[in-house]
Amino acid sequence: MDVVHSALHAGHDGGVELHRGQLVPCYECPARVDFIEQALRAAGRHTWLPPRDFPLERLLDIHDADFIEFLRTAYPRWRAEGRDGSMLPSGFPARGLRRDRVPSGIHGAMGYYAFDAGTPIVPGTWEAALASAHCAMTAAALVTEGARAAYALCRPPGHHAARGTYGGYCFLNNAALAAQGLRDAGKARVALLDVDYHHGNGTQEIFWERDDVLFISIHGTPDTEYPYFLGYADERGAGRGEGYTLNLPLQRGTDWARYSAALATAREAIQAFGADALVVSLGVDTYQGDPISAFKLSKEHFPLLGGQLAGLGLPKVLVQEGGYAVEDIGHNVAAVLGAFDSAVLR
Ligand code: SP5
Ligand code: ZN
Repeated sequence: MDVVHSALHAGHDGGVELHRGQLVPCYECPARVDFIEQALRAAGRHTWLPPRDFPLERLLDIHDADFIEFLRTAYPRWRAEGRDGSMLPSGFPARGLRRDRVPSGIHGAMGYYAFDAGTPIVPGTWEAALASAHCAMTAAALVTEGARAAYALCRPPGHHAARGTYGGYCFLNNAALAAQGLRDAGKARVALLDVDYHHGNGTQEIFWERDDVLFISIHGTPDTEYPYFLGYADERGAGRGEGYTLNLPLQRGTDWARYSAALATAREAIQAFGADALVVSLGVDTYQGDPISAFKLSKEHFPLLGGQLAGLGLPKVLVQEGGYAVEDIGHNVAAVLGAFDSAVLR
């Protein structure tokens, strides 16, 4: 399988996040990619490709122009105030506060565009996020050109990033950009299945009113799990998009038996939709060893997950999302991809 990756991810480093009331080094760290790369190179079945370049306007199908401009210029604006280190917001326009204007100051603007204090911007963040998006868009292009499947080794991840907000370690919505790429190349109906432990709130928001992209997410219930404020089963889309969002929230402690039942439901929905192509938001933070998550999937379950995805028999773009048990992340990702390779022509 083709693997698209860029070294620019490494510039997004050195960040701290607010975790249980303390500033700690980000769980979402560059070493994640090193471990994935190591495991995939050891598997020896992959063709490694750099991302292609795309016009900046392509991002505007998925994101607001003012948001892109904020991300592109945020760190220089911070530097212009004589600051260094990582940028974290400290105030947000919650209920009762104004959201109809973007503060001209960088601190207020940051709170306007961010939705958590866990997603630092550092000097290399914009270039890393853009390269990550290009990896996903390249993988989508490869599939439209005839590849059965392609994997985008995206970092930073993307599924929490919405049209005009960032958070959850995500800046640009890589999977949404891949789905849009498939649509633009003529795939009429695209299913986007998000198997990251956390609800893909950004992807859901982006496709909320669309009936050409079916969004399905299997995740820890927002009642107790991040991102807390989206991802319940009663969220089903609106307007033309009504019925084209499917949330399958699960309790903490969910094991493979219950997880795979949700996966079967997702597979049925994808088939009923009549998808022409599939994008998978592939987080492996469903692993029992994950430090910020609470499902109970073990190493032997990732090949089964891969087999279930491969068995759908559609052209597929796999987009890396979360996974923070850094030492095991490579093994788990390689296990999912390995199942695709053994299902060569499906
Ligand atoms: C892409 C992705 O997986 N993003 C996840 C972002 C999660 N950020 C906040 C995590 C807060 C978790 N705190 C709960 C600690 C339980 N041990
Ligand atoms: Zn996650």
